[in-house]
Amino acid sequence: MAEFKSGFVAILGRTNVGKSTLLNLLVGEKVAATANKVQTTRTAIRGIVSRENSQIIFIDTPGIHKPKTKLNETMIETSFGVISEIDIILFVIDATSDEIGKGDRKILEKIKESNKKTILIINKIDLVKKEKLLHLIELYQKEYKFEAVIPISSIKAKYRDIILDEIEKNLKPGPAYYSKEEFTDQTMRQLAEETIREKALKFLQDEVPHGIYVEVEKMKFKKTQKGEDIYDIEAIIYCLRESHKGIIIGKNGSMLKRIGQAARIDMENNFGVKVNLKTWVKVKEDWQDDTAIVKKFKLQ
Ligand SMILES: Nc1nc2c(ncn2[C@@H]2O[C@H](COP(=O)(O)OP(=O)(O)OP(=O)(O)O)[C@@H](O)[C@H]2O)c(=O)[nH]1
Ligand SMILES: [Mg+2]
Repeated sequence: MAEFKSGFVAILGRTNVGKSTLLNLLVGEKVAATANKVQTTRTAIRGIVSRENSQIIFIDTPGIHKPKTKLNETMIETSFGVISEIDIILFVIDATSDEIGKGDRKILEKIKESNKKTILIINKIDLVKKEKLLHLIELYQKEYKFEAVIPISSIKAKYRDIILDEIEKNLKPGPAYYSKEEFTDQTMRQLAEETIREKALKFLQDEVPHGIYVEVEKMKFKKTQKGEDIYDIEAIIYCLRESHKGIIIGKNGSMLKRIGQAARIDMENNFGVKVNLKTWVKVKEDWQDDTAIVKKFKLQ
């Protein structure tokens, strides 16, 4: 029998390139929030893939961007801080780029510094022509000796095994760190908070969703009158200003209802149990520069 292999793999890249979408594809479960907005992921999130002869622990990271708040700075520290702890880097870039931009350049420099085994993932190839792709591959191959360059689309399932096989090839012998059934290090509470935030990101515009953080106050199982299990979840959506609060609640509470409903449906699918979700909106000005709150997003 082949020797069992295992290892830690960081998913690094600029914001919005599709890292969390890729993590969810690889794990085969909804582990991380994804949105067509920048700075969706705020901290390192683990996703675990157990295969017949290997176990791969992925660490999704906040996308690299220009920091404006303490939260932003902490997010970037987290992303680069992960590098020292891992065996392999998946460097995700956007296929629609024409050149190596500032953010990608910064990541490349960190990769070079670390000298770690790196697989270049060119994501969103569904959006570009082949010729453009070849140009991008050429540009990057001049910069680093990547173990492999894999053009993919994270929204298509067929790329999953190609990436996992390539990673497995590069792993060293090692034990299974997690039991086979585990697919994330996040608690139900964290998954619930991320699901609600994801829906807020999806439905809200401009700067409002970026100023949000969600805290679950209560999570409790109870029985319905019919004897069915139901999860009672109460959460607070914090935002930066009174005006944002109005937008999040919406006319007659319509926006909050929309966010809550979408979050509930997702949670019911992911948790496999009925959910009764109650949400409130509160203002907490400048929390993004509040050290005590931002600590929550620090690399543990
Ligand atoms: N067309 C296309 N869209 C994609 C693909 N992969 C991801 N997306 C979309 O790109 C957007 C950003 O995806 P995320 O996975 O949240 O990106 P991220 O890199 O994790 O972003 P941050 O957490 O902000 O760093 C979402 O709207 C995804 O649906 C792809 O292969 N093709
Ligand atoms: Mg993300």
